[in-house]
Amino acid sequence: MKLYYSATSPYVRKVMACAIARGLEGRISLHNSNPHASPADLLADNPTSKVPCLVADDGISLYDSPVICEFLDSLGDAPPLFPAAGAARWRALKFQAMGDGILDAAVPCRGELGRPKEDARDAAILRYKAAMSRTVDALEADVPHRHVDIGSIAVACALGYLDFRYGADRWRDGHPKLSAWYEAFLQNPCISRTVPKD
Ligand SMILES: N[C@@H](CCC(=O)N[C@@H](CS)C(=O)NCC(=O)O)C(=O)O
Repeated sequence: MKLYYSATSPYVRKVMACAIARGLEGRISLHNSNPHASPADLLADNPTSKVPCLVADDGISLYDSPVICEFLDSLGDAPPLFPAAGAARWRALKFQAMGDGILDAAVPCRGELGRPKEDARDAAILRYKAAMSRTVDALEADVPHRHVDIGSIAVACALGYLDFRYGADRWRDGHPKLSAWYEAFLQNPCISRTVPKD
């Protein structure tokens, strides 16, 4: 399988954490790509020009990260990361949406912070930061479980991105339960081995 990736993408990290958790890392060849430059090979496999994009062994190209992670869960016979049914499934998918939701605000917010100051930019930044902050508050009120599944992986990757791009400790203020959960969850190899570095 071929994975279009960029080294610091938190969505790519999520995919790699799933691959490590399921023992599939050795089956993935990494293909470095800059999605913002819209390279022809990435566009041929992903018209939205985003990473991650996975090309499976049968040639099908898959995006975005929730789809790729669920595809990886269909390979091999390691314990599943996507609970099959019932409350456990909906809870895991909800935590995935919360982690991805933090990233869907935090990633473009960085882009806005790099633009010249003007009213529309400042309004967008406020809106992104409010979404990040509300979601971290909601996670403090209902902390993910300790075991590794798609929900806990997604939340850990999102909090790791906040540490990486917004300064360690900021989200931890006023969120002691979530901080304790994160410190414990960091011990899992799929998370400790994928910590982003510049
Ligand atoms: N919802 C997508 C988001 C992927 C995404 O936004 N990736 C960023 C890199 S962190 C990207 O490729 N951005 C390029 C662009 O927006 O043009 C997923 O879960 O995979």
